[in-house]
Amino acid sequence: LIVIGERLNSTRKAVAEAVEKGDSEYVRGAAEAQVRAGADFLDVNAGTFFDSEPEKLAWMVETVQGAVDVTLSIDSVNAEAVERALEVHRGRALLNSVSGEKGRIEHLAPIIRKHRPRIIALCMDEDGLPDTVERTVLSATRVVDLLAGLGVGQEDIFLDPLIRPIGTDPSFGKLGIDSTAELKKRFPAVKTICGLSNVSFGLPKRRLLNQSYLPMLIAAGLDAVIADTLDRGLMATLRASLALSGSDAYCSSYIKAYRQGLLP
Ligand code: THG
Repeated sequence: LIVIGERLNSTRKAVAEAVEKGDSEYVRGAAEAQVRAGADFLDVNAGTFFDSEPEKLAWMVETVQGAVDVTLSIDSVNAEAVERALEVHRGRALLNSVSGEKGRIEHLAPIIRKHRPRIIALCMDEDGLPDTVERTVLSATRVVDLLAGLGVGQEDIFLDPLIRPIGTDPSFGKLGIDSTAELKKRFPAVKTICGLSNVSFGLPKRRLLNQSYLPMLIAAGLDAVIADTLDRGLMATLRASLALSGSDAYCSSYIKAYRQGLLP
């Protein structure tokens, strides 16, 4: 499982303040802590800076990669911000995200052709967010086809069924699980991904919900997750789940985590 640290997101107040002030100390510290806790990649988002997102996002990329040598997930819907971020990113980035909406892909096409990032593709298009597994698959088909037209191979795509809060509709938890399983089945060469913490928005004890949801998604075939790696309980649950689902040969990662005192 590829784990992508979610914390460098400008929707978080401390991050927005640090980015506004150009507090590189804070950003570097947040990057290092997430990687130390087990993040493989880091998500970076400056989307709350309406007038200066391109500059802010590029600064985040340079600052984070000055501290840790990991791939960044460039989390933006702003084509100019994506372009600036990909220009300064060292190595091949992960573009978060592309959807099947016509207007968006047109602006991103030349940037994708030039930089060849791996891509998180959202199961979403002009018809909005899908409410059923079948519509999720239809939407996935559209965006995978659009990306194929740009020369992006299926092995470079992470499909995201877009997890929505169970607090707004109790069926959203199961929809995320069933969609993940079906996407794996229909697109075996593509990877699946999701933003785990979305599921618990607005509810108490969010970490309990996030921790409980992850093993269900792993059982359904999840390949990558955007999550809070500083949640020690979540990381312990993740390590146990990988051992239990046959993704940890000889349980060696699990045993190593135990020896390092990482299991509660
Ligand atoms: N899919 C893709 N990208 C995504 C998402 C997704 N990017 C954004 C989001 N969803 C994943 N990242 C977060 C980051 C933070 C939170 C949730 C998801 C979060 N933050 C707390 C809040 O806003 O209340 C703040 C917690 C804190 O301050 O520590 O919940 O689905 N492709």
